[in-house]
Amino acid sequence: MFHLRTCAAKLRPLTASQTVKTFSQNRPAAARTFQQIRCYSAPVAAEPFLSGTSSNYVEEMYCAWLENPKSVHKSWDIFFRNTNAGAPPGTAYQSPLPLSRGSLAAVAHAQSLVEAQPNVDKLVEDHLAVQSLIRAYQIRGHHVAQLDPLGILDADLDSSVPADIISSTDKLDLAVFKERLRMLTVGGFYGLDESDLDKVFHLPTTTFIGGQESALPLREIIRRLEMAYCQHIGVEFMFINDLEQCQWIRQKFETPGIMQFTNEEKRTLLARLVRSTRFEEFLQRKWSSEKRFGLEGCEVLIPALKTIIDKSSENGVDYVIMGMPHRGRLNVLANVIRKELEQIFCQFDSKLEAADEGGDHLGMYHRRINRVTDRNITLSLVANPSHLEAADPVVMGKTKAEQFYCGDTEGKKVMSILLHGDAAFAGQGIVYETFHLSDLPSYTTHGTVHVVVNNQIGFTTDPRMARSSPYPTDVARVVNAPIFHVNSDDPEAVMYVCKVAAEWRSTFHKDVVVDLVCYRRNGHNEMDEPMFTQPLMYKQIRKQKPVLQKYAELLVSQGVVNQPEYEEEISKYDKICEEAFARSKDEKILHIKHWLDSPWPGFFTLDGQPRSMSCPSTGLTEDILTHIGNVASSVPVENFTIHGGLSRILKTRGEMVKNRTVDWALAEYMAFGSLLKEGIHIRLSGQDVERGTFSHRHHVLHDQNVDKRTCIPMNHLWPNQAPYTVCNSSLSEYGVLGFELGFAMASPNALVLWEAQFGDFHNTAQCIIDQFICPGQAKWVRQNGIVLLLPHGMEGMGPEHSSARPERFLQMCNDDPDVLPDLKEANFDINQLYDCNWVVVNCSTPGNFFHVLRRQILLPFRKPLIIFTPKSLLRHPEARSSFDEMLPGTHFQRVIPEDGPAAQNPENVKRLLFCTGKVYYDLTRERKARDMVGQVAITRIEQLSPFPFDLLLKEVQKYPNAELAWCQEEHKNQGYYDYVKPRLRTTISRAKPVWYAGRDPAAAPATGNKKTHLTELQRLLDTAFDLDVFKNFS
Ligand SMILES: Cc1ncc(C[n+]2csc(CCOP(=O)(O)OP(=O)(O)O)c2C)c(N)n1
Ligand SMILES: [Mg+2]
Repeated sequence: MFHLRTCAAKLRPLTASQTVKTFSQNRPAAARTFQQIRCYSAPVAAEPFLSGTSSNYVEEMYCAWLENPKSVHKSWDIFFRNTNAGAPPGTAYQSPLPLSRGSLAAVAHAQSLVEAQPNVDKLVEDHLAVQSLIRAYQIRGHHVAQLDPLGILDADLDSSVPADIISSTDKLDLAVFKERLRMLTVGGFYGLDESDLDKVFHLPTTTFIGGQESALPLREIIRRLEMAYCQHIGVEFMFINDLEQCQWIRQKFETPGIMQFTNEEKRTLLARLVRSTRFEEFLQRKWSSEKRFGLEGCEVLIPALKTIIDKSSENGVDYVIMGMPHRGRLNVLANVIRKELEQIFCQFDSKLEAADEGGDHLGMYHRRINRVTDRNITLSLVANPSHLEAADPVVMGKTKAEQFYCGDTEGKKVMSILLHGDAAFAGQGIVYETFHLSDLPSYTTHGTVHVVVNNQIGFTTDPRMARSSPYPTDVARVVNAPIFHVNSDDPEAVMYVCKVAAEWRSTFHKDVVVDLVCYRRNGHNEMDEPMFTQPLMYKQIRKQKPVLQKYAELLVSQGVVNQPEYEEEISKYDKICEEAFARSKDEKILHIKHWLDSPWPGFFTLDGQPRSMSCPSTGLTEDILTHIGNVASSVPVENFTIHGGLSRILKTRGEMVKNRTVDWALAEYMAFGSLLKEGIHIRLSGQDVERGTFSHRHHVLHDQNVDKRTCIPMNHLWPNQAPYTVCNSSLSEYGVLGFELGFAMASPNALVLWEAQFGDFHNTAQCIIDQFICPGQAKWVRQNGIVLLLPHGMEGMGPEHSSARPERFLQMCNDDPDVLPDLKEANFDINQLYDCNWVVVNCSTPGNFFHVLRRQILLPFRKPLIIFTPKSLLRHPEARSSFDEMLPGTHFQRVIPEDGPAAQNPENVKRLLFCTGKVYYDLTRERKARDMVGQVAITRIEQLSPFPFDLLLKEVQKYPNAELAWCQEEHKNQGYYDYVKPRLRTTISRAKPVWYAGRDPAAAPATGNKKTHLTELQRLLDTAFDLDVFKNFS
């Protein structure tokens, strides 16, 4: 009953003649519908016939009756009147009699004549049966559609045919067909029998098989349902919980004769298939021993993508961003993106010298006229690592950014297409994480079209061993995306579903999946022997006629083209390839820069160099600091009630501003607010970032009295400021970090930050860090300025939340620990930044945090920035900075030298301690307690990488009598020690030892016991300040 009630609440009254269009226009008020259904739903619970699938029929009847009582059979009219009049369960149904409408007396009369109307019972039951049958095809027709071009596998991994539908294949064998029909009839699901096949049945409003007809004979109903659902297209959509969307799909696939193509369209399709097929053949002829992960067996992918793009262009899209794996990548580059063929061919020439580093799985960006729509279109293929599906969120993020920058708030101009392999789509969790971003306000790209190259194999693994779901596409069901399975050997069916997919996206702005069920003609790559592992499948594949040949024969037989025309098309394209091949021989240098997926026009010089090699001061005037501080401590809108606790926080902020100081949160505010003034868009994303995990940020204020009323003071700073986006993300690191990386790709003039809830959680996004962020520029010649904020620090909270694993980031830095760079080089610090693969910092003061955020944008190039951010320091009374440290002329300090008494008399200093981050405050406290301020100097390394050799050398030289020690709170095999020690030794030409004061090596990042934590801390402080402790080792 619950099912009935919820479904009924979603159903809206319709009349049979209403089309989808009128349906969507004529929605009655929801409140009215709900009211009526509630009074109906309770008493019908106990009606014996209201079970399972029949309830759907009853719902429809009820809706029709609500609309117009005359539109249903009288028996239903009586039934619904009785129910609404409160008839007890079991008594509402009465066999019908002619009676005067609305009369309770007539109902009573009818009741007494039940026995006299046996045929009406049968009529109702038969209609119920037909309704259920129609619904069965809609729900399960795809299970019996002929999807596999090889005819040997079942796309849903299940060879059985559902007991409640008849498939076309059954009909191939008359005996089987009769038996199936018998099963369905005699004692079967619906109680129909063969004699019913010629009876005419009224069609419900939830089918379009009738076309203009509102009733059809059962035989024709079944035939049309088979045509719609059991041929080469399997439509999976009935899980979608929106009636309008279901109706839209039903109309697209059920309407008789809807799948029509003009001869012109057929010829275009053939020409595209020629290109796709002959391209692979050309590569095979020229480079038979190269791995190219060819598309053979799914050549239809090229016309499929082109159809999606044509249709989308027709609907207003002018920028398509694509992501794809290995299979058919070259073909897509050549025939969809239209990369010059010679540029592709010279990739195979191993003798070519590379102009730039990098060059694997490159991306591409191309603007051209779409020949079908005559509209400008830009196509971009995002570079991808070999990690399957990792590019999905990156593509989404880039798409979101492009939409954002061109004001495309509904995704009407910019869209994304993602390609997948069947094994990867089912197996990789990032697919699920990406789907979950698809409908979130700050992450939606308003619908992605997913295309699965479902060759029914993953390398050597059979689908039955590779997934537990029926289809590789089931993951898409979580977001109610319709899934169109299609037999790839039927190119017209493929084109049709692609058209529908593109229309779906432009109508509903939601994700949609096209599942190209195909095969892989060769091994995983052209060097692999598939017969080792899939002998029978490959015997069948060897017999399989290529789709181009099949389709050409079809079109010749239909007279759409003739044989010479077809051959002419082939030789035309072969000639194009040959000529490009000849030109590719003239290419002397391989320009990886030609393969950029996101050019940043204007940011670099024409030959791709930074416009300067300096960085201006990152300081700000007092006025600006004060203004931002005042907004940060106020509520800039009227009649807005904030929480009392927050009022206190804002008040404290206000006091800090008066005292010309900042804490961490205010420093961040100042950095963001000032960049917004300079036209830099800022996007901060991650779990709970709006408030901040540690409740320090509060960038979004919530009205305590009005639901969902919020205010973002950061957007009220300046009249023409850039927008500030701060968004709590889904609970995903891999997906969200990938997304933000993609967002940061689109423009150099944005500060895009991703914050981990605790730094250690970044490891579930490791793939994005290892494959994109760390080596991105080296692999793809493309810079990215993403910022990672990773809360880090040993606070006695146990092993789980203490370490953001600095050792891992530092180990992946590309600078050489054993080579001292030329410290006299002009702009040494900037050159170092330019050469590095990423920047790693751990700031000990809010002021320095402010500077490093601003420097990220004021630098003339972009590098990823990893910041280990504090937890307890957010509220530490000493972790404050004065405005003086942030005024014009001030900079980010890569090293903060000792500036206390030790620095006044450096020759008296016995030990120079180097450290980074929060441990500095423990060290200064201990030094003071031990009264050693003159004997021990403490120098903070704020920028760990690139290593500040120049500044540290000065520090060491300043204290000639001091022994050197590195102090960290992290365990010895973790933290910074392994990175810092060899570099410090190189700095001083190995003239002195560099000692270690810190915890012993350990497997876990921290102890789970608070007392042990404190004991360990005291031990490391004892070592740091015991001036004799290293004597025995020298
Ligand atoms: C994350 C990841 N794991 C493993 C691999 C190794 N690998 C490369 S291709 C492949 C099979 C992919 O099968 P499928 O997704 O069906 O694509 P197809 O090659 O069939 O087009 C595997 C396992 C990889 N590239 N990425
Ligand atoms: Mg596959």
